[in-house]
Amino acid sequence: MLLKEITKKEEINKSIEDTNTSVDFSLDNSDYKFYQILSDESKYIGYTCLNMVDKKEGLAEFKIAVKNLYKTKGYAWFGMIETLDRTFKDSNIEKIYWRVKHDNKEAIRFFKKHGFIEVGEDISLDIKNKVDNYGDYIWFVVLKGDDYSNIALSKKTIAGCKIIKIKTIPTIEAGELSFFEGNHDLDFDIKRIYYISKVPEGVRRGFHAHKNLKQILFCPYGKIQLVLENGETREEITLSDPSIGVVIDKPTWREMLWLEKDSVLVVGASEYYDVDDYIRDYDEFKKYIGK
Ligand code: T46
Repeated sequence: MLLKEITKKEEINKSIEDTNTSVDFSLDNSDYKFYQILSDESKYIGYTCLNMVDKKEGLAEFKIAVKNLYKTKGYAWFGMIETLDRTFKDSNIEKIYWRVKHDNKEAIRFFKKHGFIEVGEDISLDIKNKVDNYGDYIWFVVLKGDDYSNIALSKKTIAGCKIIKIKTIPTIEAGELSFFEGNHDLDFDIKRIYYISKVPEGVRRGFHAHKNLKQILFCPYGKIQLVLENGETREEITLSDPSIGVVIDKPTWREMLWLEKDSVLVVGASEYYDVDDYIRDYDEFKKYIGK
């Protein structure tokens, strides 16, 4: 994938027309940066735009549009992160915000899925002063220095276990390929892989902890709720994205609830099966972790 800066007005207009979206900003009057998102084969995927609203205050507005054909393939995410990275690196912009109409469920889902949250009161004032019809939109913002490429994960540990983004390569119209390597992407090597399938909806499994075993769990298909408990908290996460994994590397009580029939849970484990590593009694688990 490639992000290519465009400066010729005709090319910009053509790009916008190509995505078949309505764009409500004036190209003539704004100091903007305009990029095309291109595939590896140089196919035009969509555009991103930085509208330099206020260089003095270091504030800019971000826009993105991707052709329908190329949605949900990772291009929008690539284009967005690359644009934000370049802007923070090459300009004095400190805050980048963007807006989504309240009824644009698809876009709202996209941004929330990637961990962006709506702007808080402090930032909304800055934006309110710059734009009309503030209330017609949901607003998002990132600040220079934010770990935005990992924002969904940066705040995410669950009951002391890491939530990781599994490397994932989208292929045009042919799905995605995700992978991780023992000792490289994980702090342990994988000696055993097992998977749990054909579980009816609503069924719970687990109800145990491990003493020494380290594992990565992910759900390549379907929807499974994982409930984890350490000495401090009991928290849950719904696994439904094949590129998200949870690493359990300390004694943690676990329960898994099948939210959808035919969901599959895959586990990469650091050790061979050892019945003596299991703690299947909850009180014993509490005692084991000193609670
Ligand atoms: C875990 C969660 C996420 C084996 O013989 N070899 C194996 O490698 C495994 C994992 C299990 N088994 C036997 C032991 C039991 O007789 O398979 C049977 C079912 O295992 P269990 O009731 O422990 O399954 P879950 O779903 O409750 O728990 C499993 C893993 O056992 C556990 O380590 O962390 O998944």
